[in-house]
Amino acid sequence: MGGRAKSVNIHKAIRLPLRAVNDTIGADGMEWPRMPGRPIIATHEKLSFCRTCMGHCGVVLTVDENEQLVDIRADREDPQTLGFACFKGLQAVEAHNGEARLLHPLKRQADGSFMPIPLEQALDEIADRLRDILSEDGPDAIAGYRGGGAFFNGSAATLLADFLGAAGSHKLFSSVTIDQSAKMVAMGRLGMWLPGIDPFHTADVGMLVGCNPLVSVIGTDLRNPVKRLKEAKARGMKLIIIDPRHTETARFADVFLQPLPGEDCTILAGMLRIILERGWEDKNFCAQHVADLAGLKEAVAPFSPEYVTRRADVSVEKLFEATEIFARSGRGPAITATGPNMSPHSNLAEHLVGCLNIICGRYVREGERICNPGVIYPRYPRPAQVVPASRPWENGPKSRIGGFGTLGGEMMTGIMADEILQPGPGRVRAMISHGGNPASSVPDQRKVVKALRALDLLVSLEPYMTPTAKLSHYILPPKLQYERPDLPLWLWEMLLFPIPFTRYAPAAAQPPEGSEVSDEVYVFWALAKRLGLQMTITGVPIDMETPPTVEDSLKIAARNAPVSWEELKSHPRGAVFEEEPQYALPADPVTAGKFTVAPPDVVAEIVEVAAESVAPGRVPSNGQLFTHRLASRRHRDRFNSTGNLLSAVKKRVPYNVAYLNPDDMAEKSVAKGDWVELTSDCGAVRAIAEDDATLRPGVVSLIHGFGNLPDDNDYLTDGVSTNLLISTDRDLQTINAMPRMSGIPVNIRRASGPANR
Ligand SMILES: Nc1nc2c(c(=O)[nH]1)N[C@H]1C(S)=C(S)[C@@H](COP(=O)(O)OP(=O)(O)OC[C@H]3O[C@@H](n4cnc5c(=O)[nH]c(N)nc54)[C@H](O)[C@@H]3O)O[C@H]1N2
Ligand SMILES: Nc1nc2c(c(=O)[nH]1)N[C@H]1C(S)=C(S)[C@@H](COP(=O)(O)OP(=O)(O)OC[C@H]3O[C@@H](n4cnc5c(=O)[nH]c(N)nc54)[C@H](O)[C@@H]3O)O[C@H]1N2
Ligand code: SF4
Ligand SMILES: [Mo]
Repeated sequence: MGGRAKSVNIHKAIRLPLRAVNDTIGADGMEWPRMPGRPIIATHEKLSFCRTCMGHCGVVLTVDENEQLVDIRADREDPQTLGFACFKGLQAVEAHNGEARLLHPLKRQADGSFMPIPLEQALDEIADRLRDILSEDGPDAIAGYRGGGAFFNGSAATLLADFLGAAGSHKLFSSVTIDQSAKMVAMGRLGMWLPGIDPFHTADVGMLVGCNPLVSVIGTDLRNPVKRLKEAKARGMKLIIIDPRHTETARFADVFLQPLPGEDCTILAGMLRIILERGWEDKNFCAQHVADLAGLKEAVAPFSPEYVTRRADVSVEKLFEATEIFARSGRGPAITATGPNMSPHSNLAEHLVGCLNIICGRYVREGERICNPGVIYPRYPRPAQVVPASRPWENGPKSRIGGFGTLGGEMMTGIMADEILQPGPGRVRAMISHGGNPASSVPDQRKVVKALRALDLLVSLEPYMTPTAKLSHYILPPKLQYERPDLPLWLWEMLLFPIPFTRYAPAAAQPPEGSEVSDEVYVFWALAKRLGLQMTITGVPIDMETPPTVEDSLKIAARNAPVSWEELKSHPRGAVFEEEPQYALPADPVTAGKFTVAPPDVVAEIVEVAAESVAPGRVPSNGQLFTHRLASRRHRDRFNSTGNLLSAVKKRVPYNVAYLNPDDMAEKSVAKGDWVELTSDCGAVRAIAEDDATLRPGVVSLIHGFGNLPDDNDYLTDGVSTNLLISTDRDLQTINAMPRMSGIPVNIRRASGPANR
């Protein structure tokens, strides 16, 4: 491979008026609108992209004469994100230079306070403790937790896995298994279609189940989701939304189903039944590629429209309408996000969505173009065939807790606390938290905090004093996004970007003067070196004499790119590398497999769901009955717990309110601003109520990522963690130990005061 990207080379652009260089043609042949923009002033203004979330919005940064970041604005000429940027991303100046940022490595003292410690000394001490633990208890006593702050860093996304791999430990945990790992489970049981699912940006119809891209930016087209959704609607795309809330995205829906949370399996099974009964499935596709369609038809038979209506509380007419529009409007995918992935039976819900896409043939066919074959991630041939279900969790290491296997080389975060707390060989004694905040983000907060406190060593690579940082023995603050060169989230680029786009951003600013913040690749290399380990980065051995730079790590990530590193770096606004388009190849009859839509464990779970005695207003859990269900949801102006300590964020969203439907509030005699107490089968939290007519009755919605350590929590300044309401002693999904993080049965009552202890 080789050659140049199709986009116009604009590597001298920062010195030119923008209008002269904005000629990019997108992969879909569309010419992006030219927008008026100010010329960029070469020395002080720099182009970059925001990595606060996966939107990767193009931004223009201003730095002062000391190379300190002083301003940020949306790049109105960005050919991908078309001038979009949000409140969260625009807080970068405070994030980099504000008071909340930690500027030196810190060591926790006996009294719980922190003292600065030089980086090399901290690394010596950490390595000494790791060495002792390794020699006493072996590599599996050392664990790692990788969070968003690591994943959103192109040079560092794999380092924790690389380091633990070098040490021989299997104990890698991450936010993935408390997010949407049900997608991996579903693929492992259904099989995988190599050319991928129908893309959203050319779809005739799209169905979004528990996914709100106009807030979360993921799911549809993350490059300016509002504009892209409007474009899709303008070209006639039909949109179906299934969500307990009339979301920002639902405003664009042709059909909107507003069920109780936790009932996606019921609805999806009902839709499958209607399609199979009426013969609306893609019969050719099924005949060629599905092994056990009859088994699925039989399994979903109990889910009559009347049954679905009763349980999920949606109307029969709407259920039919949504099903007919999805099945009979042409091509296009059903997409899910955290809604179904966090609710009860999440693995089954993902499986059933997969079944909808399969029986309706919503996959890229032979001869069709692969819209994003990958740029950084290695390309591979994509024949139009199924790789049969491989159930990877059945092979490989198993946890001593519950016998859970691994997914994508990771252990299950739902059992991470027990891996630390339960005595016996293999107990985790040391943990490195890389860009994560497990004390806040992992369900069963009290148990998780107890576990983190029980560690002999907790090290956080973390820029702020988060709840997790407070529990750490050492905090090693890193350089932040605009201080390092970077690439977009390449690990998932083919899923996230609808076109083969990537973009190198050079470091634009210097860390605050006098600080000692590190390159994460240096930290892992330096620890490996002290422990006498040979570090590799994504399998590539690195020189253990000379420390690698961030740029070295990026180059390793990009080693399979279709263009040279220099070429890749030469496009200040990135480029679409589509010179060698990829098409779905003909299937190989020898290796082609079939989808398995009705394997025995899935059928058994469908039977289990059908036997449940759940009804609106009567939700059983752990031997008790509850009236409401708590639904997860994200806030437009916050990103999980990231940035919680920034003053602008705190001012705008100081705490997480309990959103309730006005009718529910009236029934409970609760007014806006009153305190309410939410009680689940394992805990209680108090929050201030707010009326939300977009939310259906029977549901309360509370945003996660808030709250301090449980015994040190002040609601009015911290909010409160929804993870206090979630148990990891029960209700874990099979295979991925996914806790029940949405559709949580709760009771609600008006409360007198703020106690959140
Ligand atoms: N109850 C409940 N729990 C949930 C969820 C839910 O909806 N409900 N959602 C789940 C989901 S989907 C996810 S993804 C997880 C998120 O879980 P985590 O990733 O553990 O949580 P974050 O709050 O995103 O933590 C990211 C951390 O990275 C730090 N950081 C920011 N920039 C950098 C950087 O450049 N380098 C480094 N090293 N660190 C940086 C931030 O300060 C922050 O502390 O939470 C999960 N937990
Ligand atoms: N602004 C912002 N953007 C973010 C984040 C953030 O914190 N803030 N977090 C990022 C992360 S880590 C992730 S994983 C993504 C998540 O991306 P999304 O999953 O799109 O995030 P949400 O906006 O929470 O949308 C989930 C929707 O599911 C609905 N829901 C809840 N329970 C159920 C259910 O049982 N069934 C159905 N059908 N729907 C249900 C909720 O009402 C909500 O509208 O967002 C990412 N983007
Ligand atoms: S949507 Fe906001 S946070 Fe996400 S990349 Fe764009 S500016 Fe950054
Ligand atoms: Mo997530």
